[in-house]
Amino acid sequence: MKKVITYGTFDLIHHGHINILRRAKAMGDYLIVALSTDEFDAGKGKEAYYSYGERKLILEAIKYVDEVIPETCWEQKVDDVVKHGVSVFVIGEDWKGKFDFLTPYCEVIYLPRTEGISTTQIKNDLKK
Ligand code: C2G
Repeated sequence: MKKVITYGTFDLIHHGHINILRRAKAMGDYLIVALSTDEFDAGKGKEAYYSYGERKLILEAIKYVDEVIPETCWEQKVDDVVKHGVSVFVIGEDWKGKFDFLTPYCEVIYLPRTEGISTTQIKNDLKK
């Protein structure tokens, strides 16, 4: 079984998230999403609208997602890849180059983001 992993906050799920989840899953047979905890988000300077539990529940309902694990720190990726036997790491190209340290352990793929949508934009648009 070819396992794929991706990381993120996935707050206010939108089609940009669905696009990358669909494309990540298509690279293997099993997709793990390492979901940023509320505490880790705070470290990223983010405050998600939905709590970790709510974001996890929503992700688990998406047909491309096979497993959701917590992302609690920046340093867990190598352990995650090794422990879960992951073959492919996928993330948006806004992170291009940032995770090349994983190449000894798995394939590293940066995918184009979906233009015109972001959680921040949704929040700002709703304030108008
Ligand atoms: N994304 C996308 N297109 C968008 C918005 C997001 O492809 N319009 C992708 C991002 O590139 C990322 C994933 O969706 O791969 C999740 O995005 P975020 O929830 O914003 O995650 P981020 O804050 O980038 O967290 O350790 C890595 C971090 O946890 C990544």
